[in-house]
Amino acid sequence: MILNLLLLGPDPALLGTPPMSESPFSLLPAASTNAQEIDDVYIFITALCVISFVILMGAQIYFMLKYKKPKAGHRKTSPLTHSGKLEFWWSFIPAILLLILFGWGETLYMKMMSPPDDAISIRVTGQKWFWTVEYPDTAGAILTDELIVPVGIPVRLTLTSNDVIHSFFIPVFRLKKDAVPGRYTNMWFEATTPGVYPIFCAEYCGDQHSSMIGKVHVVPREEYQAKLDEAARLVQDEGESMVDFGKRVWDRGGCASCHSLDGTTKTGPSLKGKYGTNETLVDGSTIAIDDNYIRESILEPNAKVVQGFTPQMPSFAGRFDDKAIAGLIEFIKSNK
Ligand code: HEC
Ligand SMILES: [Cu+2]
Repeated sequence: MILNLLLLGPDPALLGTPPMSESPFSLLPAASTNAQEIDDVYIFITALCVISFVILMGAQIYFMLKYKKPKAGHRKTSPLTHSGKLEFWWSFIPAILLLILFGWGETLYMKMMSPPDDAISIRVTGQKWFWTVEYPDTAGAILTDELIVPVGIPVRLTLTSNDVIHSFFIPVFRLKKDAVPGRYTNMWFEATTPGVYPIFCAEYCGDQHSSMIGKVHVVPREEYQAKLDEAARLVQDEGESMVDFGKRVWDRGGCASCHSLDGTTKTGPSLKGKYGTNETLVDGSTIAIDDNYIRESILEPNAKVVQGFTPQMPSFAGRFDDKAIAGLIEFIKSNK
């Protein structure tokens, strides 16, 4: 168990992320066109280092043994000073290798930096401690911590942040870029392999930084639209109870990244057993937690701020309709 932990790290299932590779010695799966090429450069550099190391250290050990100080007599210094030919080659060959590395790296970097014109556009916004993913090309679908992308179509991400610097990191695409408040950064990829892969925040952004994780679903091209519609759909199903519907809205809105349902305080107050009680606000006044108060908290979170908390909740106005808000209220009510 302990050996396993040391070798493999914690069980990915425990982290809530899909597993990436089977063995600690294998490279991560590469699930985008650029990822494979990035791995090729990486392997080339590593191989070059290993080969140079062996040649240099081998020669050094060989000469150390060959020219070690003799036991007695014969200590005359060699008349040789240097070899112009040898010096030329040991400068020329590494210089060529470095130029190859530069040329290869530069072309790949330029490719990584310039998204194709026909790329699908997706906006990603980081906020302590979740990612909001918007699909402006697709009737404004909005997801939390979930990126859905098709195989074989380039996707361009525009990143930004609502608070501090985060970093959007998709290891299987070998992509990582800072999400900076007040600025837009871009990256793009073309996925090659269907599957579910983890997304991490790679910039320490506060005490719950490690829980800022998400998933990217790579789906076959023909299923993309349907999958996206399905994930973005926020309509109560026939026969689905208000509470179950509300739970779906709750998951979609990423409410759980700030509100627990077990009494622990996160960025926002726990919503366990809150309905029907009284809340103290920053100005010292109290208010009953009823349907109207919850509705206002969701649409205009800063109108009444709870004592002991800072106004960090984003407004969900325009994102959830009345039905969805009613579902949320029922769901919150049901958490006694
Ligand atoms: C970025 C963190 C964050 C997210 C996401 C978030 N909230 Fe909040 N929420 C807060 C904070 C902080 C407060 C307390 C300060 C305030 O009243 O604005 C709060 C207050 C509330 C309150 C009032 C609670 C009380 O005890 O008086 C309700 C109800 C609420 N949120 C519901 C929701 C729902 C429903 C969602 C998801 C749709 C959600 N919140 C998403 C941070 C968040
Ligand atoms: Cu972060």
